[in-house]
Amino acid sequence: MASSRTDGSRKTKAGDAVASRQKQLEASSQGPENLLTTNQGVVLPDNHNSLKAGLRGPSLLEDFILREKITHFDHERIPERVVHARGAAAHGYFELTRPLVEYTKADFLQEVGSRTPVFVRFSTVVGSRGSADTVRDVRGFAVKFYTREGNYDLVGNNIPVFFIQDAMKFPDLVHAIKAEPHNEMPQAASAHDTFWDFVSLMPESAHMLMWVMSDRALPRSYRMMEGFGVHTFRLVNARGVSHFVKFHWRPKLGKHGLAWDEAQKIAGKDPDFHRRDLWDAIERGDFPEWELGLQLIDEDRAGRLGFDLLDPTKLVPEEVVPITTVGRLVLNRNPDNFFAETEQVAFHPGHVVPGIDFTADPLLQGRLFSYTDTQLSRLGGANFHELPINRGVCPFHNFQRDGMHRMLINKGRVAYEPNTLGNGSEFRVDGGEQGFQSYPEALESPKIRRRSPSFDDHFSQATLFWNSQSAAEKEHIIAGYQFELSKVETPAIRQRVVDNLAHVDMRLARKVAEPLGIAVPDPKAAAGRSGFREAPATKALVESAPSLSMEGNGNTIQTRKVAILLAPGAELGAMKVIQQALLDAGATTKVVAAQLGPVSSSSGQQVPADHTFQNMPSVMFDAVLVPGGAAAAEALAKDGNAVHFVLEAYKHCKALCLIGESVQLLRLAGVVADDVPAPAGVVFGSNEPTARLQMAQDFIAAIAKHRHWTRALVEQVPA
Ligand code: HDD
Repeated sequence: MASSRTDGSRKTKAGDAVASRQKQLEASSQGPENLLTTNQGVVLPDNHNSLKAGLRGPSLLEDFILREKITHFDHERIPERVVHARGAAAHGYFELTRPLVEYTKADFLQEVGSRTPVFVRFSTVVGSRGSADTVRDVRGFAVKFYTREGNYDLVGNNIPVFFIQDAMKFPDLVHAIKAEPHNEMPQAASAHDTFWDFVSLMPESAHMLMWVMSDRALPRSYRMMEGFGVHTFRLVNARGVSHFVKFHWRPKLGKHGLAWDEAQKIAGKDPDFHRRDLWDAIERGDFPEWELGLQLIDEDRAGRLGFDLLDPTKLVPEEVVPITTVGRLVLNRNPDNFFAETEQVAFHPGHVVPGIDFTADPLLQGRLFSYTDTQLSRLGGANFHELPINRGVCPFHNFQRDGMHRMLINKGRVAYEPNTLGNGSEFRVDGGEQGFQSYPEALESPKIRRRSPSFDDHFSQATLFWNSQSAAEKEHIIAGYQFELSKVETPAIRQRVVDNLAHVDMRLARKVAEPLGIAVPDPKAAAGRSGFREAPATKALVESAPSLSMEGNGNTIQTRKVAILLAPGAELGAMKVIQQALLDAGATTKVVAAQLGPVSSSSGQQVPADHTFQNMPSVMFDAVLVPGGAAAAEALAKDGNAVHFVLEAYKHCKALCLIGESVQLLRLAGVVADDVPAPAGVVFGSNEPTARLQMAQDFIAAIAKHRHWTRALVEQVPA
């Protein structure tokens, strides 16, 4: 429990902040016990039978043991988050690698090497708590820093812009994108009429829609996605000088996405795909890591960006304002209890510390109200800051009192200030140096309920994003729109979407419209609609920003999962060399076979299978390795599940290494032939010892590329 001391201990250097935070949590933890008691501590005589009037008689109301157990059970659930209900979280630390004294007085951003404990929750936005992880959606990226000056929450997303510009529209946006209210369908999906009805009438959503239709909305892993603070915030130094700041989390493993067909299949095969991936990586000791990067912008530069920094539908390309790396985030401990930690953690963009401040972004301003308010119903009262996961590591003291589930026992008769009966006269409420000082931004304007004209250009940055994508990424965006709109039943809504798209890029709009059987998009139709405020497009400072693309990102195969398909008679020689090279490079391998138990190799060696083709299908892996051996290749070619495994990996553009005779698995689908060069990302080779090392190197290089989106004949392979 946080103490009520005001002894200034927040100033003393914590020896190891991370360890002491863990100790603090342990004080509220409980391991398994052998003895069962009631909540009052009375030892249970029996945990199987209720108290009855006779062996075969009715249960007695008197049975306080049964009543207590059932009552507690009846109240186990709390409301899920109104958005971001589905999530997974982990503990870790933030380490400063560059001092920020020049920019901010925030204590945790002063000293290189200082470590601040953190709790980070990733989430999808739309689905319910039990929905699948791999749906097309934005991902939340919320970081709670337990600093010595109080908790600081950076509550961001994996997409740097937002759908709307003003918090006034947030309930409408969420009502439109969530399952439709009459039948609660579809779950965790934006591909339905109400969402597209709404966004097609809100042209300010154009930029974010481009991101959501791209592979950014289908991350391969939480560990392989970026995070963004989205809004422009302020950093304020000890002299009171302010800089605007944009926050970026950049994953050490690179940023990577899934194929849409794959993401949909994973949603059925393993709805916990991202949660499991995060959990397993931490359990294995592969601690996920991100760099914290800042874009620091002074007032003068802010006025010359060509758009309004207060508009959350805009980003600052790093090609215009470079990103300075200032620290690293490492997640190294899984929660002990999902409910107590991941579910009860309460983030709030309004949890700031001295040296970090807000801007007048109207979306952020609304958020500053919403987050505490929502916890009041979700966590059942005003004392949620006392829950172990939400407690700060520094002392806190004030005269807020009572309320549901109050834990702290405040001593004394004084709960007001000023006072003379307690220690009221000691309090510094004189506006001195101490404490959080709001940046004294000058504000003198008439009250007005209108949008600033500086927010009117909705399309330039959507076009910038489009121009910055590779050819393959553009195809994925087109396919994303096509899929979503094919699920929209009202033709007029589809038409409105493509008319709006004509303002982003005419080719994109035409390509989306074509297979939907709708009219060639008409930009003028969009412009004539109410709610469509056409503004002269601002001149983008860059025509294209390569940093917005995910192509060619990352060059490591660390933590990638490679399936080794085994059948009786497999020749293990080359396979073993390649497997070792993969392990040395940090990948993990699993043997997958028709059934569990040992598989006999060509030399009679017994290799245990970890999984079967059905319980761990290809969508659970990043790459596939198939050993040679005529008998094994023959057996695999006759097994529909094995053939499907290889072809599906091919279709999802994953790296494949087929040794010796196993090449016939791809021949069956007609995607390789003698006179055709090997498709991109597919490595063939013989069992000969001389070929092995080269094969291993080629395979590693192919996996590092993540996906070979331009691979030939993919559409020929059945899904
Ligand atoms: Fe929000 C949760 C991120 C706009 C109101 N939001 C929530 C979470 C994240 C974000 C990551 C989950 C935190 C967790 O893991 O517990 N939200 C954003 C971002 C936004 C944004 C990056 C735009 C830039 N949000 C936004 C607006 C409002 C809200 C405009 C309301 C005016 N958000 C909420 C909320 C939630 C929430 C209703 C639901 C559960 C919670 O807060 O604790 O208050």
